[in-house]
Amino acid sequence: MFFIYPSVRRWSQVLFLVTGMSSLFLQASARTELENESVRGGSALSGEFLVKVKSPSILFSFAAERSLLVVPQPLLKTDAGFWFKIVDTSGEFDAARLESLGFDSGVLHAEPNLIWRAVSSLRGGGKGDDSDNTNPPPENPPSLPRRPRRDPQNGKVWGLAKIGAPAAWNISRGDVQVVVADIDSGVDYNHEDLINNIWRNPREIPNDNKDNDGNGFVDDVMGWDFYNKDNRPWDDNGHGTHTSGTLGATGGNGVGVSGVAPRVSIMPIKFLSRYGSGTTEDAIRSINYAVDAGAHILSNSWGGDEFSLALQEAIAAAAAKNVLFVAAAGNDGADNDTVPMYPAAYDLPNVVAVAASDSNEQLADFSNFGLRTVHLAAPGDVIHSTLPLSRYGIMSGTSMACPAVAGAAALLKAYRPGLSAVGLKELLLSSVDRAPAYEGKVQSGGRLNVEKALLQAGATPPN
Ligand SMILES: [Ca+2]
Ligand SMILES: [Ca+2]
Ligand SMILES: [Ca+2]
Repeated sequence: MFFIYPSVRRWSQVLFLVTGMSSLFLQASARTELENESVRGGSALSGEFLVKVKSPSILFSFAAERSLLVVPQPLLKTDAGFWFKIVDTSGEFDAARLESLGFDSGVLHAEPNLIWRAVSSLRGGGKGDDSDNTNPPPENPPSLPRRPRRDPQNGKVWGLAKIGAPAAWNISRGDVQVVVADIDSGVDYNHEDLINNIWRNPREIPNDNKDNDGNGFVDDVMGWDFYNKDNRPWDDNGHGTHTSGTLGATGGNGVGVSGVAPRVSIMPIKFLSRYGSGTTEDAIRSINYAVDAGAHILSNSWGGDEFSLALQEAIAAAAAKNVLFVAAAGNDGADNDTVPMYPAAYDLPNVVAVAASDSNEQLADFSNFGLRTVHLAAPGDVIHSTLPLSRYGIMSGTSMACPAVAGAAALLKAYRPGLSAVGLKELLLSSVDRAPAYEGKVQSGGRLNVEKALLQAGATPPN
């Protein structure tokens, strides 16, 4: 077998050069496709495929003999093989043909590089805003008041009282040791009400142009922007800043609102464009980054209606690392049991799928549901939260419900650090407020109650 290695190395070097030369062109065309407001979740980038192979060398040889480019860094490594992205500039291949070549190509499975979308709100967001596209450097957080001071806009956030958050905060106000990655359109990390809860990479020295922690990302002091491929995951859409505020706007600082978790570390991960769309490839790289960087919980307010095996395997890999994956159920008013929206509908032990409720204790009319595939409801209609440039405003969607559950999970994890991802999910589901609107619609039959979840966590030894 040893004689294979020199040729593999040679091929991979050639491919690396080819990929390098073509990457500008490829990036430009992919961006054109993603910066189209009408693009639908479930469509795919033309000519881009994710393939699962047992042996990279067979794929590299196969690709080199055709006009196929392989991105040399694997997307994912699992027990069963490697995932790579390949690009076909000739237009000769589709996923079915790649897969049908089987042994010749070394491809066990092939799928298009799908497009996913922010589960966009009905008001604001999802449109992009040029005035926000300033991508500023991170600032230093101001010091917090020594005694907690009232968050003046909490009265506008109807969901907090509904889910028992103020009572929950008498039990736990959270902890910056608990890390929640907000995988979205980025975050205004300098927002007056978020800056104190933004995760900082303790092993990375800023601005020295070196990858100090050796994770493959240079100067990633506060997450990563997988869309623009840089270390400033700035939010040029608005969606990610809004979800971050619901999850963990700084509580008790006398400013703005409070997240469900008043104290938490929010890891900003951007993979959605300013129009709210991103690819499977970047979603997987986002998940891998967050898991490797030590996130305990991932908040995912995005989806699409096509199945991706690669994404499923990435989330399963997060489960193996004991990471909870909270996902928005989707805004089509549809039954996810029959018309699944992913990633919410993946049947994995660490996935919590969240429907949206309104202030009248009804399922919001836009919310997806599913007795088998959607787990609980949380406030998601007319939600007041943070927006870029230290502003505040209202959005609606299961996108807004998802981070409320992620924030509740963060409070539980802060209170009982020994809780596993599955343990967190069990507590969230068993402590809901049941109501007729949710019976038969979501698995738990109820809506998030974070106070009851904490009380139960106190009564049960951590597993
Ligand atoms: Ca790094
Ligand atoms: Ca550095
Ligand atoms: Ca605040």
